[in-house]
Amino acid sequence: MRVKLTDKDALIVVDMQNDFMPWGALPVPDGDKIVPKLNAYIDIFSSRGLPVYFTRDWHPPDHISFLENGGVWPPHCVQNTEGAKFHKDLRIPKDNKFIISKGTSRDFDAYSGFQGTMLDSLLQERGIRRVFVGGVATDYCVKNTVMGALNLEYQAFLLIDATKGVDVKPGDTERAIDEMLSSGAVAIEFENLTA
Ligand code: VGL
Ligand code: ZN
Repeated sequence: MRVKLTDKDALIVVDMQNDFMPWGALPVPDGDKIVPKLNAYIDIFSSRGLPVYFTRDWHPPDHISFLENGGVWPPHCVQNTEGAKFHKDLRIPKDNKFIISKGTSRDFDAYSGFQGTMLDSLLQERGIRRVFVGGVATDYCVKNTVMGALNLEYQAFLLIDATKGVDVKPGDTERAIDEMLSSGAVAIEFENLTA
């Protein structure tokens, strides 16, 4: 399959933060291994002048999703901590307007980059119709971002070579991929992109 990039395309890099890396508080196995591939996607989109959005989990210290507050996750991605910073090798443009923070209020969690953020309006402003989504975790924030995009009637491509899941239950990542694809997302790898 060949996919030709157009000016209606955007890249969304989901939650490539220290706490989701193998050394972090909520580790995604091999989460760091996809950085070079994501950088390749970032380069190709940037070189064509196409926008690249970076979502980040950006929780207050007393966030509802944390175990101590009745949630299911160890504390992670607390605002302004080392764990909430992006992987140091990820090629983030200096311009902050492409960073999308989510899960920022104490009483709400957000797995989707569209939930409680400006992402949809930013994409609409630029006339984006197709989104290419990679990052972590395949079975949580990537899945919910892809499903959110489909619900908002974007075409969604899952970057199958640039996403990793947590697999809290074995098979979660595979099931998440099946769910995205059966909902209309298309799985691609870097080699599928053409000039
Ligand atoms: C995520 C669990 C909790 C994710 C965020 O980025 O997939 N997972 N918060
Ligand atoms: Zn979170």
